[in-house]
Amino acid sequence: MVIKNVSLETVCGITSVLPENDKPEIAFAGKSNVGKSSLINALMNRKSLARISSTPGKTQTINFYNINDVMYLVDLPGYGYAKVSEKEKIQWGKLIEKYLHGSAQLRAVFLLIDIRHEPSENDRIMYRWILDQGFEPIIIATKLDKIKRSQVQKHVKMLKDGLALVPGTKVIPFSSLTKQGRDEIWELVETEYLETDGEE
Ligand SMILES: Nc1nc2c(ncn2[C@@H]2O[C@H](COP(=O)(O)OP(=O)(O)O)[C@@H](O)[C@H]2O)c(=O)[nH]1
Ligand SMILES: [Mg+2]
Repeated sequence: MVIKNVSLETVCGITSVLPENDKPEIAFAGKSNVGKSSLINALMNRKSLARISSTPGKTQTINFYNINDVMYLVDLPGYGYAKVSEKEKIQWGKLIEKYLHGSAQLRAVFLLIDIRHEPSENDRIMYRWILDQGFEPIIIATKLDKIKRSQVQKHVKMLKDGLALVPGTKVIPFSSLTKQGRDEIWELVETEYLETDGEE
């Protein structure tokens, strides 16, 4: 994707009405601090449009980034932050469910998992949830630059086993520092989830 213009178009909180977009949406889910905002910035070629937060768990909003007026990248609120209250967890769940259930334009959900660590129970729940809502999860193994190249296959296997991936679920290692994996993600989005008219 050649990025011509991007903008944060809609911020949706727990009480907001979801936007009725008429363009495809690709969403990004994962634990807070896993690198969602960094990935979205990398995909948009922007340094900090999607805020990279130092206080994970604070943003209980769904952010819609308009890409070239042809599609949206959707930043979902993160989970698994210890200091979040029970009430906030319930609100988080309702917001995510409202979106996964209610969006007419959602085409795919990418689930981000830190390549260094065993997936958590929350990661497994999120993976199943995406599947159960009828979407194809694609796993992005983030922070690839933090492990040695020789360890990548071992860690990818750890993610596959830990999440009990169903056949067909792709795993794409990615680093927002080196941008490794960026082109592969755009390639997948463009070939699988956008009806391109041959313009790009
Ligand atoms: N080394 C490294 N750090 C990363 C990478 N992606 C994100 N980070 C760092 O991880 C922290 C959380 O990133 P952020 O994008 O805000 O995560 P989010 O909470 O999922 O949106 C920040 O300090 C980022 O700089 C990566 O690929 N490599
Ligand atoms: Mg973020």
